[in-house]
Formats: sequence, C-alpha cells, structure tokens
Amino acid sequence: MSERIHPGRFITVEGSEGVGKSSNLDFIESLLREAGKDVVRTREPGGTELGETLRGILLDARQKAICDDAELLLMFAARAQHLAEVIRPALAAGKWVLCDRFTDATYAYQGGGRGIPFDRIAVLEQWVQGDLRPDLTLLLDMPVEAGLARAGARSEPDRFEQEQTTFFERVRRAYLERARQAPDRFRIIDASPPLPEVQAQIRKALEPFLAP
Ligand code: Z5A
Repeated sequence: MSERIHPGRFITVEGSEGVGKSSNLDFIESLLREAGKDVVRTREPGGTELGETLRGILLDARQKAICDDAELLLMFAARAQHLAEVIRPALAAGKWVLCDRFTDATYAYQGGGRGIPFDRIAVLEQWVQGDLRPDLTLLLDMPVEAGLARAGARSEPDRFEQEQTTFFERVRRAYLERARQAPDRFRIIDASPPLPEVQAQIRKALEPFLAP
C-alpha cells in the first residue's frame, strides 16, 4: 500500500469493457456505508462540472480528431480539477472516496490501449497527484471477448467502445501488469461468474480493509 498522506481512504474500481463496474459500484458503496463509513462516490473522467464537460468531449463518438496526447492531457486536466475540488478535500475530512476509475485507467487505456509510454504518464501522475495514490484498487477482470459480448448489449457505443478487440486486449494486459507491480494495493476480482459470486469476492476483498 502506498504511503497514506490523508486521514480518509481512497478506493478505486477499475476494469476493461463489460466487466460490470456499474453493476457493482452500488454494492461496494452499500458495504462501505454498512460499515459506518462516510462515503463520497465519484467517477473519472468526471466528478466536477469541468470534469463532466471534458468527459462529454472525451466519450463523444463524433470527436474523431482528438489525438492521443490531447486525450491523455484532457484526462489529467479533469483529474487535476477532481483532486482539487472533490477528492483531496474529502480525504482530508476523513471521508472514504469511492471512485469509478482513476489513474490506472490512464495507464491501461492511454498507455496500453493507445501506446503512450508509461514513463510519460508517470510524469503527469506525479505532477497532478504528488504522492497521492489509491489505498485500494478493485480490478474487475475477465476475458475481453466475453466482456465485449456483455457490453455489446448496451446502447450506442461511445468513442472508446468503438475500439477493436485488440485495443481492449492491450487495456486488459496493462491493468494486469499494474496489478502485478502493486500487489498490496490491487485486489483482482474474477468478473466472469454470475453477479452474486462476483459480489462475494468483492465482499471478501473489502473485509480486511473495513476491519476496525
Ligand atoms: N478512460 C480512459 O481512457 N482513461 C482514463 O484515465 C479514465 C477513463 C479515467 C468511460 O469510462 C471511459 O473512459 C472508459 C475508459 C475511459 N471507456 N471505455 N470503455 P466508464 O467507466 O464510464 O465506462 P464503461 O467502461 O463503459 O463502464 P461501465 O458503464 O461501468 O460498464 P461495465 O463495466 O461494462 O459495467 P456494467 O454496465 O455494469 O456491465 C455491462 C453489462 O454486463 C450489463 O448489461 C450488466 O447487466 C452485465 N453484467 C454485469 N455483471 C455481470 C455478471 N456478473 N454476469 C452477467 N452479466 C453481467
């Protein structure tokens, strides 16, 4: 676990297409609340007025001209605002921040997916976050084809969802590599089985973290 520089706790939830993040975030939030935690739930890109505006641009399938570096910088612009306006104040107040995606997604999508070198992302990470890292990251993981089949059942694909299977294979590999490099912070959840089984794994992963 990275050094904690705040009284609150910072939990992030990550994963590639169709792994069921949305389906599990309510469950995770309810576990935290049942344990008496004061929870701030938020998401990236987004979480602030500016961040949600940038999210609209980043996910808009009509925005075909956004180059890879602009995409990366917009992600970190949204993140800088999110940290200043929401995440840091909440952590400083002792709250538990539950965030749907964070910087691991940048390593996975802009790094693994787009091919931007990790060390370039690390420069921005250090600039924008300083030493702040999540205390716990739940990585929902499953084979890409199966995830895409689940996600395919949804409405209009956004700018990322239009990518090919090979893109999401690289995203998945990058996530698993991040998890391998920070085993104390990550818990890998097998997202393939039916929802109750996935949630049993999540409960087990959170239990030691919630213990007084
Ligand atoms: N992005 C980036 O590139 N760089 C960054 O730094 C950040 C983000 C922060 C928006 O993210 C995009 O931003 C994302 C990466 C990029 N692009 N993509 N792709 P998002 O998190 O808002 O979008 P999302 O990935 O589409 O997340 P989601 O809405 O939470 O989707 P999901 O993980 O696929 O979850 P779901 O909607 O709950 O599940 C999909 C379907 O599977 C649904 O029909 C469920 O009913 C079903 N499901 C879920 N679990 C199960 C189980 N266990 N069994 C059977 N069926 C299931």
